Amino acid sequence: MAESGSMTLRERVASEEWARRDAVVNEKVFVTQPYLPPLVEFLPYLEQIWNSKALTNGGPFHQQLEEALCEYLGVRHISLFANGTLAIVTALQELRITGEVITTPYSFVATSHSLLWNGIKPVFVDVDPATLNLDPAKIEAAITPHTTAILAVHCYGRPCDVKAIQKIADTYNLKVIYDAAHAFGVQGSQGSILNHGDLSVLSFHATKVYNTFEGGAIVSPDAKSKARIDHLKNFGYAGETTVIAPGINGKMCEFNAALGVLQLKHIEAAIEARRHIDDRYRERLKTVKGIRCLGYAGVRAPNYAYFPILVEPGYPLDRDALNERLKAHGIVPRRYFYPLITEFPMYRGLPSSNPAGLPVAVNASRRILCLPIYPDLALDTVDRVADLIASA
Ligand code: T4K
Repeated sequence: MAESGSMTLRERVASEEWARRDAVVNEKVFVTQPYLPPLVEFLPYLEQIWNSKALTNGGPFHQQLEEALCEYLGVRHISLFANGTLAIVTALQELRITGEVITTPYSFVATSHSLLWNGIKPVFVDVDPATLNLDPAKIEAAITPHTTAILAVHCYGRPCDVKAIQKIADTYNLKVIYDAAHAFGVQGSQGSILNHGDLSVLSFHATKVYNTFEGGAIVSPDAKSKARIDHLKNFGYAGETTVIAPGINGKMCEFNAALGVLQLKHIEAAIEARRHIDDRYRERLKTVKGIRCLGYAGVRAPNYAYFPILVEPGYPLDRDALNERLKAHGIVPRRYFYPLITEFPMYRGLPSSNPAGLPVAVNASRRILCLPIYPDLALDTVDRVADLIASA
């Protein structure tokens, strides 16, 4: 291995690692910061890629990560993707969804953009006030003869009411796709939340609980679906000279897959660190009038991906004023999800985007603030954020 002065590359990387961590202490506090393993641990993986020259198209790390994720997540089949958005677009293709799809306005735009990229019309339905997930009680009224599927989101990693959604889907013969971008590793009352619906989609973006820089995956229940998804993400190739569908290039490369294998070794510790932060916020904010912390009803194992609070009328400031107050003190929370998807120009004109039909989502998007939470966040900083909120 190359050397610089008297230090080996590995030693230099290790000392840079500490310098990086020191620098972070003096910076602004953002809503999240990606978890990164010590760089020195990643070097052998890079050496392996450099030696083998297997860079992409289903190399050894790709294979290894799919197997490791199936085991860790408790799912049967997984197909890795370059990012979560391509995975949702492909999941819709795999299930041959057309016409209208019922979905939530309270999510990141990637959810409904994936419908538009498939020429599908989104039909927005309001959310449940307790979970901010699609409200099953409002779905049936939105079903038309053109409805083919429900695209629901486990928002902030809180599980949707999967039983009620499946009942409706069975009654009306609809497919169900879960956008589980926030729900890595979440266990509901009956095990992994990823084992519901026809397909579930994960994101491994830098801002997520488990990251591969960029990345994503589709969880499928059977080998046949996985095989078709694997063809779709590789231009539709099903052999050297056979193309079975107009597929796309959605593949995860070996760099991301190798990082994923290493990240998985640290994931339990990362989630545990998040749990301490979540506990601390809850403890410190429970007596602050007008601040509601979203709970974890029915979640056996949360992943603490976000720490959303709702700024209610009893609080002396409105949400935007609290956001500004925190920013003035170097804390940068985020208003996920404001504006609602239905407020963006490409959706505004749809009948289901009328705010009169979405009172719960509109209200939540005006009150929500996601506070900083990530494994390296010091509890002292959590106390500082809580003090700033309590003393407004
Ligand atoms: N479905 C749902 C429900 C989703 O939430 C998302 C993505 C998707 C689907 C699509 O999955 P992907 O195709 O992305 O895999 C972020 C993310 O870009 C996006 O992945 C995520 N949801 C969404 C909720 O949040 P921004 O625009 O808020 O990210 P950004 O760049 O402002 O980052 C937030 C903070 O994180 C920064 O202030 C600092 C920190 N950060 C971020 C990055 C990217 C870092 O410290 N390092 C980094 O590299 O969208």
